[in-house]
Amino acid sequence: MFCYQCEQTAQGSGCTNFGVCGKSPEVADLQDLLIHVAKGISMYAHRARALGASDEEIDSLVIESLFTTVTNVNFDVDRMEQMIRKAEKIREKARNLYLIAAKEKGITPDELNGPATFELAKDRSGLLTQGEKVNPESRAQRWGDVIGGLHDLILFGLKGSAAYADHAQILGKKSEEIYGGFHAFMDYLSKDSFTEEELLQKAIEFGNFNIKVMELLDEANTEAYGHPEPTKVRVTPVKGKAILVSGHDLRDLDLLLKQTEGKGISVYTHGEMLPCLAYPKLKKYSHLVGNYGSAWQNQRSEFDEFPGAILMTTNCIQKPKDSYKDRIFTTGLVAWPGVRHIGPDKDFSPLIEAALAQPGFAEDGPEHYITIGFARNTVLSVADKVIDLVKQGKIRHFFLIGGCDGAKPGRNYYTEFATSVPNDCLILTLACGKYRFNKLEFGDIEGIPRLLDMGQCNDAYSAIVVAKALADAFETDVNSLPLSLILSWYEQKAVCILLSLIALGIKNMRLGPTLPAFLKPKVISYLSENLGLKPITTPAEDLKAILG
Ligand code: FSO
Ligand code: SF4
Repeated sequence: MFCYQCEQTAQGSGCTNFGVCGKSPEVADLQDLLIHVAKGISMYAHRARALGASDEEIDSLVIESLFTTVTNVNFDVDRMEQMIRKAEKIREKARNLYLIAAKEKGITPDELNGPATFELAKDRSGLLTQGEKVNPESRAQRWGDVIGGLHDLILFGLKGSAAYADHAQILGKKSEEIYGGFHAFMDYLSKDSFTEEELLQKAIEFGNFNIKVMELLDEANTEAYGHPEPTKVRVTPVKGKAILVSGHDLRDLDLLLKQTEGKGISVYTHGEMLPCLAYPKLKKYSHLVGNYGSAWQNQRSEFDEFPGAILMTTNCIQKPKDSYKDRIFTTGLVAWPGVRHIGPDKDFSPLIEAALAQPGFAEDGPEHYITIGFARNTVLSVADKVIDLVKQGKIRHFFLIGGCDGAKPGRNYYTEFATSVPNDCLILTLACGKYRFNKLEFGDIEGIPRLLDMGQCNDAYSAIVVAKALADAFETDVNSLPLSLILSWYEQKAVCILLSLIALGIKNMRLGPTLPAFLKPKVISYLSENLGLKPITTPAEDLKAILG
């Protein structure tokens, strides 16, 4: 195996024996092979689409194949093999779709090879050998590590973006342009040779494309559940039976809330599900009582102590401890060997039974609330006031301190940074990194809370909309606003967001806790020279550099 797609990669360069995340070499190799087959599907689907032919099963499968390989999603080798076999069948379907469309148009079809015609081994050991030959290391050997790394930058961005596209399609939001885009980028990555310039240009093109994907998901979430509104949410338990829901999938939470209504079970959010408590059509359920715990990397102790059942709707799952292995469930694309999985029928009865069999919380915890729900609609509704406060000099600067949390030391930077931001500055935040400071008191500036939680990682879209609106109001561009981005990254969703911010030309972003292993020094220099992208240093130094 060779995997370097996330921030916690071994020695900062690559996991080669076993994933730091818990991914086995078998799963890693099969994931690489699945991506290779998915490229083959897209080679046909991209050409078929140009001739007016498309197929939803083909489109969805490529999105799911990418998403399933995101860090901390699927650790189950059997499920990976099943997906590869399914992908092989879908590749045949895509091929036929293309050949028929070409025939109907009287066109000679392109002669495709590589991932399009690659024959899969019949047994697992053969698949594993094949997987190893299409991993990132083999690309670096073939093209050099700069080109290999740039290929992977786009591929990892696509994986993250696919997670967002999958959430949108689950809520019924499907877009020809988005499906077509995924196939076009995957077809591009299936080429035999690349140049650095062309790959950099593609990465920017992809960054712009990902904004559209996040916009589609924003539409899907807000049309289904309304616009998040400022909401005071409880972050301590209430007495009684309990279910904890983690991940990012709003529909899973909604379906579970319907199925648990009147059953005397309190439902809590964990990690990236926290923002769900601010959506009108989710918060209307009185048994959605609040948030329990913090970000994903603390789950092994938090789930251990949680006296109920747990549902993982997406990443990030970690190796379950024996103490809760029989009361944690996965659904959607998440999988851990031996953990019970709720299938597409979304019948949560086994999870509900497991919750009822647990003791639940014996007592109410001490009351503690935080306020969330500052997505684009809410922030823009007070834009005039914010603009006035800036003009009066009462708001000096905006900081977006957002992104992932993670287990490695060094992430305390973000807590220290947030708590060192002067009182006349506002902090926007999103994704799971906010747990480093979201339960602290930041006060307000003339009624505007100093800490504004915009939501999940995909709500980076909200931040982009707000930044553009502020720039318009001040008749300037985003880079001339008193706004600084302090980003933390962990997995591939953060990669697609970073590429979108780069595509928007946002300058002087600070990124940590370490820089991605797949961005080689030459690429880092390019980004630093052209956009001023820099690694974080210390909170004091960075704040001084920003505020002068
Ligand atoms: Fe990932 Fe980051 Fe959103 Fe976290 S981008 S790690 S689990 O912020 O949540 O998916
Ligand atoms: Fe290593 Fe991250 Fe890959 Fe897991 S996802 S194997 S931790 S680089």
